[in-house]
Amino acid sequence: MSKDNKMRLTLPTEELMGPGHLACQGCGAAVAMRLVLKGLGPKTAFCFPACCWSVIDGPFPHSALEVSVFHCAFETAAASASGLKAGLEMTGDTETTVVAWAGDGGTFDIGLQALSGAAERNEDIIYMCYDNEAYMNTGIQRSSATPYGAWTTTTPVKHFKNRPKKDIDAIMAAHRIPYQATASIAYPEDLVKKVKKAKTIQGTRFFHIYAPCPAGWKSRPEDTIKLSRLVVQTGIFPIFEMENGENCVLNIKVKERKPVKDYLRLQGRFRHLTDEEIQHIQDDTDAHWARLAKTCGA
Ligand SMILES: Cc1ncc(C[n+]2csc(CCOP(=O)(O)OP(=O)(O)O)c2C)c(N)n1
Ligand code: SF4
Ligand SMILES: [Mg+2]
Repeated sequence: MSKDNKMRLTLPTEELMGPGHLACQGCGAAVAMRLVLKGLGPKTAFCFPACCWSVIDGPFPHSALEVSVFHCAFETAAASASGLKAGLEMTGDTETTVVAWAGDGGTFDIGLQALSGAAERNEDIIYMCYDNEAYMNTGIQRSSATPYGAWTTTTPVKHFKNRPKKDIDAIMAAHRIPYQATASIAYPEDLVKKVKKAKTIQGTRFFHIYAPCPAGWKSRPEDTIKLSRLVVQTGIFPIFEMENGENCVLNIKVKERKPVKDYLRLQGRFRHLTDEEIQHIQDDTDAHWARLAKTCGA
């Protein structure tokens, strides 16, 4: 075998997440955590607000994670992480990376005020939002991260969500924080590399991680990685990083974008959409991509 044909393991082999967790089959948020920990390492302390991950980790005194976890109130992830970081520093611990790990409901909606405050103060924390596009833990209610067209239990088929997804990345860019990035579990090397990079930066760092949810999206568990790849290849969820709200770099280049239909048809939550409604999503994605191409040189 020539040297170039050899398979090389590019991800750290260390596992800080055990197999005995409580996530559903094919849970994107579980895969996201496993990968993120490979970048963060053992000197990490999490703040989990109410979300699927408060359950996935396991009931006290059990935990699927080999790092510290502080379970906090739903709206307080960023404030709790800020306090935890300050407290650790007072004990002389300047090495532990403090991470707020929250769902989209806890980030785009209910925890937005605390997140904005922490970002404006430039607290020395990493804030990670795993985005499964609804309030899943309480039974699939719509959030402001739910995309146009989606069925949820509060946006039934006859009244599907008719507003676009909130642009949380633009909101965070407006805070001009030292570092922010989007990521998908279909591109693990990119995710782990960016987590490692973020660890070396001081101040508020923000990650927006796409996390398919088979239970809420009515998708097949075995399609989770396929969906995580398609969402990038269609241009619906571009993968980029930014510093100080500018210098946008597109990390995953997409030469020819796939039609959004390929992505939508794998999910029961979009099954009711007409051709016109799918075209609306395509047009919206094209417009978003064109805007991004200007700022990030797509
Ligand atoms: C103040 C408050 N309101 C509501 C709840 C109920 N609650 C717990 S988890 C959750 C859903 C969280 O959604 P998200 O942040 O998207 O995380 P996911 O469950 O999707 O992982 C809700 C509404 C709560 N625990 N506290
Ligand atoms: S409901 Fe969705 S996000 Fe929650 S554990 Fe199951 S697959 Fe994961
Ligand atoms: Mg959610």
